[in-house]
Amino acid sequence: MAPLNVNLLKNNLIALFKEKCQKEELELCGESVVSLFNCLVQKSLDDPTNPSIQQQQQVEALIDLANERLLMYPYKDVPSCWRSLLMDASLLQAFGLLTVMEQQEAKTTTTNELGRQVIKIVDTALVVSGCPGDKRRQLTLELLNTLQSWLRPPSSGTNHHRLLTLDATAPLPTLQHPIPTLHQPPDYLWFEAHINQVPMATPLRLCGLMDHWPACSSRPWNDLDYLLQMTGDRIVPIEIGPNYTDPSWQQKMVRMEDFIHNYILSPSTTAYLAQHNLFDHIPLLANDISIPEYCYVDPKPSQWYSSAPPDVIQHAWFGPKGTVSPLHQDPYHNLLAQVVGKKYIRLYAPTLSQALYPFDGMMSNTSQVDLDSPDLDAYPLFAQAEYMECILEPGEMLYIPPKWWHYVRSLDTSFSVSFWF
Ligand SMILES: O=C(O)CCC(=O)C(=O)O
Repeated sequence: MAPLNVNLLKNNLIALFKEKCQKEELELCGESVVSLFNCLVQKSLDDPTNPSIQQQQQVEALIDLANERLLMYPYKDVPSCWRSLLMDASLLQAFGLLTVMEQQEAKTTTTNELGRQVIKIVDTALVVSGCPGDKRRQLTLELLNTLQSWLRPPSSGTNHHRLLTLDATAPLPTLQHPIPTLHQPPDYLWFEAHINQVPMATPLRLCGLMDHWPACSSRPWNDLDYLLQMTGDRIVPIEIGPNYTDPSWQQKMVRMEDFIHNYILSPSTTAYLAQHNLFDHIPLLANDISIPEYCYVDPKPSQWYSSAPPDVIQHAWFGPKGTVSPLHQDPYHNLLAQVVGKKYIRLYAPTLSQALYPFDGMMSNTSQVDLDSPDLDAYPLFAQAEYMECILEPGEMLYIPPKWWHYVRSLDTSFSVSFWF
């Protein structure tokens, strides 16, 4: 195993802190914040080996301030300077811990713990801030990746890898209204014409589109040891509770290994790593999948679709058996790819919205009807609403047209990726 070159990691951070454009990005945080940050950077550079308690508290105060500011705005409106401050102050805190690591002679439990702490601080800031600025982002990802591969080098030998357990014996739901299936990938232009149909496109289950993905073959995501090697110490956002309409629902940041052990291998409550762009966050995982070429067709505006996002939006959905995404609709075309385990999915056309009783206000894209036990006294029209359904198996994709209502329940430990376009 190659030793960790802490000095190189630190030098990269120093170069970042000295960059003119990084400094300019903080300017809108105000003069006192900028001068405190600069002063702390200078002190860390002058005497990296011995940061005072006061210095450490001041770095933490900057992190707290940035976090407070982030909470004051809806995420899309947060001024970029506070996101940059959160990231830079966290990197400065990481710099202090790397210095302590550098003083240790060998890889020990202490250095391992310090490495995990650095990942925790930097990863949390990365997820919360989105890490604005190309240089900062590249350096942050390199730092995290280097530490993760140092903590968990690839295992040598031909050990049998542990697989995520799937519930092969559980009875599957019987389907009344199956979604049409194409057993061979359709022609690109055929698919383009299909999704641009007027008045609306219809759902399709597609087979044979993911056989070449390493996630389904050579670097399989049902291999627990592979997942842990790539992501075990990384911090991921998870949702805890039966589903996001439940009052007990909450979000938390946890180490991936803790998520896997506490919520997938021996779950006590339902938790879901849901709708997270894991591929921007841990780009090495993006090498295990590929964006389907159908995402690059030319989707036409329609009653149900206004325009494509600037880039294909990719989300990971990883959780135990029993996760539920309640009936909801999204504004984009969607290819939902099933990598591990099975999911039951039910779809309703957008013309049926009235019978699905959407919530008012912020959750108007979500139905109030609980599909697992519909209250037909409260929602009588629901009983007549026609639907289509499928069981999506590993290696299959479901095309969900824009604004089609969809309900998703995992029948196994499950890992899926959605592509919105
Ligand atoms: O897989 C799930 O739980 C939900 C997927 C979904 O809602 C989507 O891809 O838009």
